Amino acid sequence: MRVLITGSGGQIGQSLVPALAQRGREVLATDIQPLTFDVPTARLDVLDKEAIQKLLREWKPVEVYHLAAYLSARSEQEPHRGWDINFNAFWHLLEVCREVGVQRVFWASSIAAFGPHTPRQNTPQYPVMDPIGLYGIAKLAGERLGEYYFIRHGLDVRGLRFPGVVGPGHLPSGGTTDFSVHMFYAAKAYGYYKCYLLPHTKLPMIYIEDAVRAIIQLMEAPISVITVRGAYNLHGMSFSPAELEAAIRHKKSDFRCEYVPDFRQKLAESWPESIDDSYARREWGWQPQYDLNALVEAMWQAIP
Ligand code: AKB
Repeated sequence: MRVLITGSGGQIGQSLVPALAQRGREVLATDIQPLTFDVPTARLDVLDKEAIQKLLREWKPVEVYHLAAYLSARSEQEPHRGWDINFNAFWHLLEVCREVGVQRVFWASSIAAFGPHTPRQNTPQYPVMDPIGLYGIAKLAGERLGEYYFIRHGLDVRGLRFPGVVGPGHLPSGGTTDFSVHMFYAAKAYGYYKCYLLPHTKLPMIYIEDAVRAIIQLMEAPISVITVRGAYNLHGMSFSPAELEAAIRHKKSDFRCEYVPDFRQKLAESWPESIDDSYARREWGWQPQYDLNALVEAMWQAIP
């Protein structure tokens, strides 16, 4: 089965491309940046509607995985470009997918689609959603758009609300949850990390292997079990920077963090602390495998 992935060079794409190839998919990995994968690659600017059309007509994918995004912090710094990439590009892509007969589309939503009036503990699938950041606003609009394309055009759009994704091999940038990866690299290299969030800011997180497994499981689920068309809640674990610091200190006893919050603190405080992902568990069998201890073990071993 032929598939096309946008934003393949990002944190999730780097792991999703080989995982899908291993499952026998014929993958075309695309990104605006040059890529090095053992599968065919192409340069694709997701804002270039004609380029999307040309590539999809040529490659004829059955499934498209849309990962290209500007994350929460970067979207605050470049709001217009953030909106274009996070919303308009998705809209263009859905239009082209419909035109060329793509069967299924995966796209990444985020916990950033929640807001200060959303219950922060065990956040349900259908709560009040009042995001305060431009990234979250675009993700919420994208969720509605995905459902609209399913209802109006019958396009099988499926999505996940990603918590912070933690994994080795790729330093995420432009996000609010990036500290969860950067802290490991800083601990190994310097034994010190300056964190831009306050120590007790608890956030939902997921290990990269779980994140990729969730995408594959969702996309392989029969259409009859899928009731959520916006994006499914997804949970792995929750931790604060201070809890991660303490866990890393078990590996490196003299590791220290300094906490100097910046504008990302406000965004993080408007997001949930933990997520109720019972729809995903019930409908397509979601079950995370990594808790904080397993994540720290995996990261510590993987980072040189
Ligand atoms: C970010 O921090 O912006 C992202 C996200 C939560 O979607 N990791």
